[in-house]
Amino acid sequence: MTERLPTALGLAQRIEQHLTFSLGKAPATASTRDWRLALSRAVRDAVVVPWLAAEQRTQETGHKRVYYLSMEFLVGRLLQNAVANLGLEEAARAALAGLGADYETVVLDEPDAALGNGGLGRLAICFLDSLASLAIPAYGYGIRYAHGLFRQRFRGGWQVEEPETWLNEGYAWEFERPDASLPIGFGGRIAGRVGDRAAWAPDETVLAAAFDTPVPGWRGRWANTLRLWSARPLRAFDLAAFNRGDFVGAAAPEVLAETISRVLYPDDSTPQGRELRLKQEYFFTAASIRDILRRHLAEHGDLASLPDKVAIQLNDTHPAIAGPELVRLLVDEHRLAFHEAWQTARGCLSYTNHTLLPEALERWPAELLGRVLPRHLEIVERIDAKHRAALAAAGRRAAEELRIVAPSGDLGGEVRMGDLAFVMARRVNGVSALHTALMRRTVFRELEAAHPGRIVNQTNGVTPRRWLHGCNPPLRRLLTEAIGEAWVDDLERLEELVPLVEDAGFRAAFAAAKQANKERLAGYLSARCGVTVDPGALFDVQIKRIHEYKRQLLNILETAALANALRRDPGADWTPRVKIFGGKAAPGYADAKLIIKLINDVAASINGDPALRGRLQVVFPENYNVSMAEVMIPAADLSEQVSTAGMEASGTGNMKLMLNGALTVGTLDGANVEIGERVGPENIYVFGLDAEGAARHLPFHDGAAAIAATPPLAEVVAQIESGFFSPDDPRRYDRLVEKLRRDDRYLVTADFAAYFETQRRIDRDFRTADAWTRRAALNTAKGGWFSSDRTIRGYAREMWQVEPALQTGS
Ligand code: GLG
Repeated sequence: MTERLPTALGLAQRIEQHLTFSLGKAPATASTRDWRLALSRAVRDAVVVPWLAAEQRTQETGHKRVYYLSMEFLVGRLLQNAVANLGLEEAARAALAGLGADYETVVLDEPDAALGNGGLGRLAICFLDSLASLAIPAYGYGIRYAHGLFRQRFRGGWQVEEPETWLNEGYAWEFERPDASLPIGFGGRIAGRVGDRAAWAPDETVLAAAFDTPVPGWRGRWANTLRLWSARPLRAFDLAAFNRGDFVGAAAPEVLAETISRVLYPDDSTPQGRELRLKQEYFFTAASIRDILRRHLAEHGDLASLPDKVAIQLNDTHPAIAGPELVRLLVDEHRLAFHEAWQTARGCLSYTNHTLLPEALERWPAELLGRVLPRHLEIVERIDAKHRAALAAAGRRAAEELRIVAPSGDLGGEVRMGDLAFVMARRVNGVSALHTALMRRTVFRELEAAHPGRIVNQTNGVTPRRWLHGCNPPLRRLLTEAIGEAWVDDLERLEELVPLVEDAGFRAAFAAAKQANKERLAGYLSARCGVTVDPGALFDVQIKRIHEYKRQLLNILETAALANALRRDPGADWTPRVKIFGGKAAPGYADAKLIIKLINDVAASINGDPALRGRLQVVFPENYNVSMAEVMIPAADLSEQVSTAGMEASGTGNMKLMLNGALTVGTLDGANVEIGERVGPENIYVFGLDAEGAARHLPFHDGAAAIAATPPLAEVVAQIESGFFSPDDPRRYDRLVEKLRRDDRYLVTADFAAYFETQRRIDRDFRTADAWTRRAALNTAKGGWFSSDRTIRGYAREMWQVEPALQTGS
């Protein structure tokens, strides 16, 4: 199946051709951006060949297809990843050098496509990489946000949000598909009924325009498609209004339609924001479901085979309207009976739950859903009634908890999207063993009892192509020298490193690779934020969304307490540390934004104190994103995974950091538990309450007693209250302190003492450099299980019943 890939010479010719004919530039006047676009086009040409071949083969063999529906795809940069997956790195380097351009510079010029928030969106991209690498025919479906996630700036230490402009900087990868556009309706009424069937007459319609990005797998054996939908007006603009001189009014239809795909996660603290978000969800889901049906009918000609040929994965509840939409199309347009339509839809759908936090479980007011999607609300109510009737008939109690449409609230009820997704799915999965167990025991307890076995576990994974091979060249070279390159295809072969860890020479080489990565990060931080860090210090890294349950607050309080200890005993032999933070807070999440400000205030106080120089430093670069993670992760010594136990569904950053040889300091939460099981208790720092212990403290925890009983914490809290970190506004953090004292629902105060003590143990251990390296190397060696290839094999076997289209090695 592998087609011939271009040589350096062939690639150089392609690059020049694209520079001339696609970009209209001569080598002498080409900018870095021009070279980047020319190289991207040349690489895309190389991807197109296996891409079209894979599509043709899937059609010819009638192979089952997987469809991954996700509101988010946190793509990051594509060029380097595509070059590596196609094995073109040397060729690209040589080709550009021959043309007078530098490969590294060109690759770093690419803007991140930030079409996601965090773990859920990045997981989707790791899965696409694994699906293509395993040659499983698949489409990713999502939204082509014109602006993606906001760009984060710090102004006076506060987060401010600016629009992201990734599309303006030249995106070379996509193909627009005008022939695949689909009209998507909203609102309106039911215009007529015949039996089960209804005719929905929407009063607003936009066009979903398809843009395809090829996703090449490792070694270019196979490529899949990421199809993103962009919203367009049905008619470009209102000519009559324009002719009247109302130019703004004339553009209104265009503006309204395009609003749907303008930004990721509009702030939904306003009613308009909530309605827009519902429309976004329906927009991409409806377009994807129709596209799937259209393709299936073209390939197979009948609907009965749908469950055998189509597996649709709902990445969280955002696309949960897929169930009712599929039923609607099957009943209203394809004339299936309601029950048959429901069974057919259920045969195709599976749902991944990513969180148990009540505030993150989607619920839509029935009033809103009925206004935007009147036919869908009817269908949901009918599914709800039939589901409970079926349970009652089977002798199970149709409990109140089993209602999808809950009759609560003044507005006459709300639709629980998690329950809807559950009822419509053949399989429902959790993303770590602990999270799955908690799903069964808590949020889905009644549904699990009614449908035993529907919930399965698929612990998350990360693609080793980007998160080890791509981001960590020094370690990649060492691993390949030591055990050959097969680890990239089969990450569990990293186990072969276990005996080498006892070899002093190997350990020295491992330490040298880490040191090189730390120096690279130091250079990056100096160029980007103008700070100088000591690559000899312990690099202590917490990079993730800013959220109270992730407890950046615990980390910064500990940092401030450490600073106090250092000031008190300057003569002691302290282990130098650089605390590195990275992450964005949701624009409407005031307390998370206050935590960002606190980190920046504490950073200013520590970094400005000569007594702490060379010992403790806090660095928080703005606008953390995928490409920043690629520099930070290989350089980390310590991975902070300190969420309140029971609250982080899995985590995936924890896996990336482990693979790159960082030791974890963490709670027994999410996938940390499985990391600990694999690496062994001596090679991870576990502290604090476990999920059961945390549950015993909640829902309300009074932190005042714990603060009083923990002198280093009490001191920091007193400093915060006295304005020590915020002399310009001593009351700034009153709200945070008040919450810690009276309603510490994230148990920061309860875990502080254990965390502080564990960090001091880490200080001591890090000084025995060789023993530390041995444990770091063991983390890499034992990290293989966390490959997303393993996760996708699990989904394929247990949820999708799909086989690879190519055998390994073919
Ligand atoms: C969620 C969870 C994470 C999880 C990720 C991917 O909070 O714990 O690792 O999905 O399953 N919203 C998220 O990022």
